[in-house]
Amino acid sequence: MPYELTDEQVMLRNTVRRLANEKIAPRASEIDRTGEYPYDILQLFRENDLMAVNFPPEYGGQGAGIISVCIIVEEVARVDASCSIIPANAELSFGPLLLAGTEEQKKKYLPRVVTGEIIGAFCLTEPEAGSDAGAISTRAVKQGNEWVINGRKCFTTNGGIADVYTVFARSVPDSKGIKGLSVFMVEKDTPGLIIGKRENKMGLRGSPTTEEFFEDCRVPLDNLVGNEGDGFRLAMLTLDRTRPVIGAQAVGIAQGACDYALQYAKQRVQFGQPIAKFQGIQWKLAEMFTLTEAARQLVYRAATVLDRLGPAIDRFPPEVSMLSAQCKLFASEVAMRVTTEAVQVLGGYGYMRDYPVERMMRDAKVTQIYEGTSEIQKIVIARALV
Ligand code: COS
Repeated sequence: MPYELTDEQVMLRNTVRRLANEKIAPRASEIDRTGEYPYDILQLFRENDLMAVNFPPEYGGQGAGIISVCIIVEEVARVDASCSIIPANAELSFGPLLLAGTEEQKKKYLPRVVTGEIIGAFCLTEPEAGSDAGAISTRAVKQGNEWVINGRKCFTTNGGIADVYTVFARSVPDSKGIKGLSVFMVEKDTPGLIIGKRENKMGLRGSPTTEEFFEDCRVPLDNLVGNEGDGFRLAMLTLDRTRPVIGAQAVGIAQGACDYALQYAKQRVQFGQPIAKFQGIQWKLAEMFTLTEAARQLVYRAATVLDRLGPAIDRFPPEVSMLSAQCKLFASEVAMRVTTEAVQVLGGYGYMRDYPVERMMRDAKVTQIYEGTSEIQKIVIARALV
């Protein structure tokens, strides 16, 4: 199934590209240096209705497809990967709610996510449950008309700034592994939700990542999303839908590095001519642009297939989960390789913080890790194959 952008999608891309160039690019280096959350850029996304473009129209969204989320995220990541998390996150954090929430739950949260009034955080990972997401030990126990949550989460994107936390916890007593996990919505001021340390990361420094402690954290019974025991499936289904968005982020980072390396190579003179005239540099650039375009094709193809199927599904066919994993695997590997090459094209200048390519290289690394490492993507792909 090929993909081709519609006129509307091209317009969206052009609009976001302009905003990214004019408003976000000039802030990128400072955001990376200070690590401060860019509330001004959050406001920019709010004002331009870019926070959750794929949410259904009945909740205020545009139902514009995962492909539109990919377009936005790619264009922003081209100039600043940290900021691209802002429009990327709604599909992940509110994914389980979109897939399995009651009408009442959806009405309560989704319209405010669309306007950007609230933002979310997806709390799956724990110190002992990363790639092995089924090993979650955070517990939720039913007491009267409440769930009481105890445990610890880590590496949570948007931790400390989110208004709502989507928490995976073991609610079925004596259950082990993937069975017995459930999803709960926990609002930020709920007593017993304690935000832990903010991580000091290699890249994506403008996007906060924290740990959370749940100490007798009580939420109403109504805050359970979907059925008890459905948590693992909802996590997997959500990740199937969001991995192309991370792929798009990786493509954006790679494209940003390609563009910068190209314009640098045209200007940088060594041995009496611009280095772009040397075949050694030309071959690097040719490979960088080709890999990036190949990654883009895979990402937008996966998004197109997912959009055709929509969210109202129990489980995607294995070949669709595979495609989602393939695009994330390939795009993130490409982002790492291309950004590393961009640093090489710039030579000593590439290694300096005064130039953006070293930031791009640091930012690219996490795309091989979060929402499932490259090795996990290979497991998903191999299982679909055999
Ligand atoms: N969609 C819906 N349900 C799924 C699913 C999917 N894509 N994949 C698995 N499931 C459900 C099914 O119920 C499945 O049972 P059946 O195969 O009998 O139907 C069940 O989960 C168990 O699946 P599996 O045996 O594949 O589970 P594993 O424990 O072996 O884990 C991996 C599979 C490794 C793929 C999974 O744990 C994973 O994706 N880990 C990475 C998590 C991650 O991305 N973490 C990053 C944090 S988010 S920032």
